[in-house]
Amino acid sequence: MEENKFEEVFESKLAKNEMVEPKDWMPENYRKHLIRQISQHAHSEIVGMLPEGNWITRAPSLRAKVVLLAKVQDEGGHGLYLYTAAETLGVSRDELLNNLHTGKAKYSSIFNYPTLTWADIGAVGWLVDGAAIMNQVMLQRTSYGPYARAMVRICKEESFHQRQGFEIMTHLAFGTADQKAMAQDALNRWWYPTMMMFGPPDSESPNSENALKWRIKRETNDQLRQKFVNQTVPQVEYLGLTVPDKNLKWNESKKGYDYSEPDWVEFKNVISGNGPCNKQRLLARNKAHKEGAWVREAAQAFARKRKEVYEAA
Ligand code: BYC
Repeated sequence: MEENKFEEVFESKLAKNEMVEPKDWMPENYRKHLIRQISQHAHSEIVGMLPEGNWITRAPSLRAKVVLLAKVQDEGGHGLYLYTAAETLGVSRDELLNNLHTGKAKYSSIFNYPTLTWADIGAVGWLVDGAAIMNQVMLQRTSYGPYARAMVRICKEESFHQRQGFEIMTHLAFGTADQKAMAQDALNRWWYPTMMMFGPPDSESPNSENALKWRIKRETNDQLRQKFVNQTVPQVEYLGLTVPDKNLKWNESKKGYDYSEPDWVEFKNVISGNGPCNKQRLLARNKAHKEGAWVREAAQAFARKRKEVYEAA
């Protein structure tokens, strides 16, 4: 088949809402766009383990510790599904990890903020995982099959994570005055960074045009941010807390809240490596990768032995 025939088949798949699969022909820029997004998503999952992992030893009860441990392990699993999905596009995991470790690839801006108190663990689960679900629900219908299927499972687990965070916030917000103040302080610090997770405003989002054309993204950064605000404000009210935004106001004509934009200068700084924890996160990832080399070697040796046994049988 000639190149333009292949392109016609690809376009008609998208038009019919069918999935593109690894062996299908795809435009080179579509492949590159997916590798960029899926790998950055995978990096976000494993870097996201760091701020939460920081609290496993200090969780206030055995139950809280077990639940947090399970959540952090889930994030590691999400990273694995996503790296595997990216590998189906013909890129190696070593190359992807190297891009993370050298600071060449991005990961979500949110994980460059510190988790200072136990309430931050509540705010991360509630707000950060809440924002992640808002974004990932649309990605269950993204046009690339392996990415869409990974998202289905990830979304189920993220729902549990969001409940875990909201439960912590509920205990604190309905607890003593000090606990409530701690919950409010966490909300104050995490609100705007969470809003940044959806990416820059649509007018400054260079990747959106292709992402929407190729049905990688189904909704824009601003549409998802608006949905997140609309969904989260009633939860803040239920907790008896206050959104740290004086301009927040219900707008009947758009059936949604008007809100203040996050500080986009701060966002640019954070994604260029100058956020509060960027250096710390990269150091921790590099250290873990180096110290985990023996585990990867052992897993490969085990796989080789199993293959030999299988082939000899
Ligand atoms: N942080 O043209 P745009 C989780 C970059 S993990 C950093 O709008 P796009 C969790 C963007 O990459 C959740 N960088 O881009 C884990 C681009 O730069 P490059 C992670 C950002 O791709 C553990 C430039 O800015 N979720 O939930 O159309 C524990 C211009 O942006 C950010 C995903 O990764 C950001 N926030 O839209 C708990 C979802 N925003 O690459 C929780 C998958 C933008 O051209 N990704 N940039 O150098 C997406 O849906 C999209 O990639 C985004 C950005 C909406 C994030």
